This record gives sequence, structure tokens and C-alpha cells, in this order.
Amino acid sequence: MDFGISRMDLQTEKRLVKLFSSRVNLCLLYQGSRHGFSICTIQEKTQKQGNLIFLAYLESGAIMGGYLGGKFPSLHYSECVQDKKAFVFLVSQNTAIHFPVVDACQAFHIKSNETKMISFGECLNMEMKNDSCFVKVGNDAVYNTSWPEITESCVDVEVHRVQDAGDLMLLPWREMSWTEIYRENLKKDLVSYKPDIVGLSQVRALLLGPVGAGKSSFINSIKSVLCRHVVNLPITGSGSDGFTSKLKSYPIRAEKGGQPIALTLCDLKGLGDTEETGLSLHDALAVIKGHAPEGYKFQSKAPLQPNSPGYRVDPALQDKIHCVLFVLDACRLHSYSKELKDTLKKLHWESSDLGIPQLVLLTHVELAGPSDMHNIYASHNLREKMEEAAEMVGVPLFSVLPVKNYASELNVDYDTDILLLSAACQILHSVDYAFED
Ligand SMILES: Nc1nc2c(ncn2[C@@H]2O[C@H](COP(=O)(O)OP(=O)(O)O)[C@@H](O)[C@H]2O)c(=O)[nH]1
Ligand SMILES: [Mg+2]
Repeated sequence: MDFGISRMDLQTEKRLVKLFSSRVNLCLLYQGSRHGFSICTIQEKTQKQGNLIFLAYLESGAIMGGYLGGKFPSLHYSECVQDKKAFVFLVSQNTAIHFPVVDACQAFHIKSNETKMISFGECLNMEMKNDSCFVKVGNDAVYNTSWPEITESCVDVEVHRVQDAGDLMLLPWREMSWTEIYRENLKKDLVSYKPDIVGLSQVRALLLGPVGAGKSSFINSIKSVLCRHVVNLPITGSGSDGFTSKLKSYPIRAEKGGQPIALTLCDLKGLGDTEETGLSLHDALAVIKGHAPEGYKFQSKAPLQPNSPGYRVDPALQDKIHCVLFVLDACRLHSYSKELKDTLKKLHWESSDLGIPQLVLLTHVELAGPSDMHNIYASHNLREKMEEAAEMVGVPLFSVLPVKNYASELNVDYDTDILLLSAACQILHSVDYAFED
């Protein structure tokens, strides 16, 4: 069957499919310039095709249209079609706005008397006349639209079938073994690790990220893996304002009561939207460079200065931070403020300048990713989130590590352990590589 080629370019299609809450594919069924501008033909071409999206191409290249999650009604059906999933949209080179239906009972209807018209509420009307289409746009309460003023004519109309694309790829894009042997090997690597760097016995990795991202939980989780049961030390929420405001280093022990391994995790106050609500860039850099003494209590109004108590003027290698871990919550990426994103980027640039390796720990992946953890690297959705996190900080995708912290469970489990252990090993490898020269 020849379906023809859509007028839509790839970039616009990408923007359009992002309007759906799950991944979808589009399949062209009808094109006015090819099949003729007639509601009858649209109906014929879209029969039994499931969910449909109507696209009206405007002269400027923008596309207006509507999504119908229900069935296209018969031509003689003059009632409104009820559809809770319907929405109308405008997609252009730099914008994509959409208005979900408010009054679902009036989502869609066709008029086939003197005027032949497809209408989404009263806000988007496509009239078929003299073998062309006229788009009439208005603002209505059915979709609660606030369209910009549009006075362009329509150059073509298309209807596409919208089908669920599923979230899983055929093959994972990153290899991961989910076996007990692999878990034990990772654990051995972590416990036996010795830094390849003269004069350094402990790798100090600093957790940086917004409040609630899971920094303190990551420390507890790594401890839990090695202790073989979930530990919940009161790391979370310490400090007078409910946040960790002191610089605190947590040695990690090979087992309960055992020797510390060569990785120390450092926890600190979270990054806020402003310097008043969170750790400042200045203080974060002071910690990274090793000027802040252990236990130093950060105050938003008093940045760490050479005359601050315990200030290390000339920090030794073991006082400095050897790896920066940006901790971000996969479920909240979209709501992070511009100010926070700017701070992350600046911290990335400054740390890169200092030659310090950086990784992103993307937490809450069990909520943001596939239900089966084994599919973590086969999920389109999660990959997109990992790409977003990489972009947000400014690091390549391979520096983003998905993790699930132990948050509410009582027992450790293999899959969670494997993600946590591989993140911990990755921290150590990245330090070895960075300090090789
Ligand atoms: N479901 C889930 N909850 C998490 C995860 N990481 C942290 N949490 C929860 O998120 C909240 C904030 O975590 P916390 O470690 O205190 O964040 P911090 O402010 O960055 O130190 C706590 O209730 C944690 O139990 C995770 O990976 N998955
Ligand atoms: Mg904390």
C-alpha cells in the first residue's frame, strides 16, 4: 500500500510526538493535496485506524491540529464526539503549545450540511471547500485555548494514525549483566581497589545536587550493599534547616565493622535555586579545592574565606575532592529551575578546569524508568532522561549512571546492588583515568 510522504520534517515530528505522554509513532493515512479535500475521503481513509491526529499546514510552515483519541464518526453523525484524551496544538519552528480538552463531551464534531467542516470544540475548524481547506481559529472554553492570532491560509491537511510505540528497544544500548557472579565481582573490585595515584590512599567523591535528589540516600545505599542489609543512618535531613549543612565525609566499610575501603563519600548541603536557599557556587568550589575543613558548617550569608575557622590555605591532595558526583532525580528533571541548571553548568566548567572527573548519578530510576530493572538500558524513556541529565550538566551520556537508592525497602536486592556497585566502581575508574597523567 502506498501511503505517500508526509510534508512534516523530522524536527517538527519530534516536537509533535513529545506532546504525547507516552512514546508514539505516526503513520500517514490521508493527505488533502493527494486525496482531495473531502470529509468523505478522510473518513474512508481513516476507518478502523484507531487514534488519529489532524494536521493543518499553514503558509508559515507552522502546523495546527488536533488529536482524536476516539473513533472518527460517520459523516451523518451530527452529535459531538466525546473524548477525554483529545487536544489541540500549534507546532512551529521554535514552539510547541498544546491545550488538552477541558469539556470532553464537546471534543470533536463534523458538520456536513452546507458547510463541510471538522471541528475541535469551536477553537479549531477545518472547512473543506472548493478542493482546499480553510482553517478558522478561535478561543473557546472546550479546550480553554489562548491561541496567538493566526490569519494564514492552509496549504495542506494530513491525518495520521497515532500508534503506541512501546518503550523498549530491541537491544539494550549499554551492556549490563544481572547475575550474582557479576554482583560479587563488582563488590570485590570495589573493596580491593587501591588508587593508582602516588600519595593518595582515599578517593574523596563529593555529592552535589538539589535538596531531595538522593545524595544522602546514595551514601546509605552504598553502605547497605556492603553490609548486606539496608542501613538508614540519620544522614538524611541533618542540619538546623532540615538539610545537610555541614561538610561530612563518610568512610565506607567493606563489611559491618570492617576496614574502610578506598572510597570516601562527602555529603553537603543541597544546591538551591539561589545562593540563599542552598549551597553557593563559591562554597562548593572551596570544598572541591580542599579549603573547607571536615565538619565545616556552611552559612549562606558567610561564604568560606581564608579567615574562616579551619580554612586550609594549602590543601594537600588527600584533602581535595577527586570526583564530583552530580546527583539528580530522574522524576524531577523537568521541574529543575534555570538557576539550578546554571549552577550545575558552572560547577561542571570549574571542575573541568581543575581536571576533576565528574559523573551524574540519576536517582529514582525505578520510578522514572521501566518496571523491570533489567530493561533499564532498553528503555527509550529512561535514555531520554539520561540524555537530558547529561545535557543539563554538560557531560557526555557515558558519564550518566542510573541508580535506585534504597529508600523504603528493608532488604537489599541484587538488581539494586548491581546498579549501585557499578556506579561506585565507575567513580573509582574515572578517578584513575583522570589522574593517570
Ligand atoms: N524511590 C526512590 N526514593 C529515593 C531515591 N533516592 C532517594 N529517595 C528518597 O528521596 C528523599 C530524599 O532523599 P535524600 O537522600 O534525603 O536527598 P538529599 O537531600 O539529596 O540528601 C528521601 O525520602 C529518600 O528516601 C531513589 O532512588 N528512589
Ligand atoms: Mg541530604
